[in-house]
Amino acid sequence: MTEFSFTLQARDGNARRGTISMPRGLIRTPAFMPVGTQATVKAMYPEQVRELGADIVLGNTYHLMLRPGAERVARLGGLHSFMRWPHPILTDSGGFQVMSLAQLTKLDEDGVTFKSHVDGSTHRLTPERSVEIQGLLGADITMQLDECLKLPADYSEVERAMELSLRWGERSKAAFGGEPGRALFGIVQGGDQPDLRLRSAEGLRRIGFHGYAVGGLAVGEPQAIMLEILQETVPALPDEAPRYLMGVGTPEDILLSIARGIDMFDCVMPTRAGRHGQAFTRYGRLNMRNAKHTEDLRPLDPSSDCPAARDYSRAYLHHLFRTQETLGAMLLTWSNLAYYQTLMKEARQAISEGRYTDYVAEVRENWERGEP
Ligand code: PRF
Repeated sequence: MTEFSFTLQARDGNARRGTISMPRGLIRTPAFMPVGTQATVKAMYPEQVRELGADIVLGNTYHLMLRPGAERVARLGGLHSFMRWPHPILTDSGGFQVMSLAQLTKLDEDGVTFKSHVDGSTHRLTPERSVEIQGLLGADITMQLDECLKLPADYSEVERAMELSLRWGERSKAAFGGEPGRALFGIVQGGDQPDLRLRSAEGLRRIGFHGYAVGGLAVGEPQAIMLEILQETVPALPDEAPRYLMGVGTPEDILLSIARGIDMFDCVMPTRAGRHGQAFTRYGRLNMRNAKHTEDLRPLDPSSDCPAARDYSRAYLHHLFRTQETLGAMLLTWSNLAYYQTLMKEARQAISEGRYTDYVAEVRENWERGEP
């Protein structure tokens, strides 16, 4: 059986192109992971997600433990066969979703107790239970339980959450065991404090993980702060392991983070914004609800390989959103995910050819200049 491995094929400045190899398949990095919270990438067939070039999707411990339940998913044969996605799946650990979605949360040294946003029932997550749930789901990449604070936050509070996350990282590693081919990622916390970020990165390195995530960013701070923290944090992570920036972001956030050495991303932006009528294109963003599209027969992007972007008129997409038709959400999700995956493919190519900086400049120029 193939073990987890990560090999680098090219570097361009701090940007890296690589491949994660796992029993369920290869993950080409830099990689964007579409979000499949409830065992579905909303409004997409799994075959369609795959066809766009996604090598891995993200699932959520928090949602799946509540519905349909981790033990039930295991009885049903695991998440891959349940959702008909035979390729790698990374699952988030639940802490972040508890803090943003659950109603009443009580955090202590051992874990977090919360009331479900679905039916108000009480549940508990500890580092050990989170690892166990992710194992029951069948995750290829398991994330440690962590505590993610919103920014701004007091130094002492950021320090406390970072140290708690480190202790939870240690317990997650002990609980994970050593199943071959499955991976466990640690999560750097430390808010907007460079010294705390470094302590977090060093602590995680000492514990030892297959990969290292940067959490606690894109949580209310300006983009410049996020980039500064990445600049300080990434060099403290092992060069030979993949680095994952959690919950990021806009196409621009992603391109600028790749330049700072990040290899993996996930974000609801292309899917959620798509369901709300926002289209990401080579020439910037369009809101399909806007009246200016009413009689516009042009497609979103005639040069796209994606039928949703290439073959349907803006007038039709506008109509679908005005009438709240399901197909509108389906088409824009498809087109947006195609755009994100194309961006990653072009970024990988540009890194291999040593022209990543020029590539980013070119892409930004197109966004700013708008359509020809
Ligand atoms: N921790 C976990 N999941 C996350 C985050 C985090 O800090 C973020 C922050 N951007 C998104 N998802 N476990």
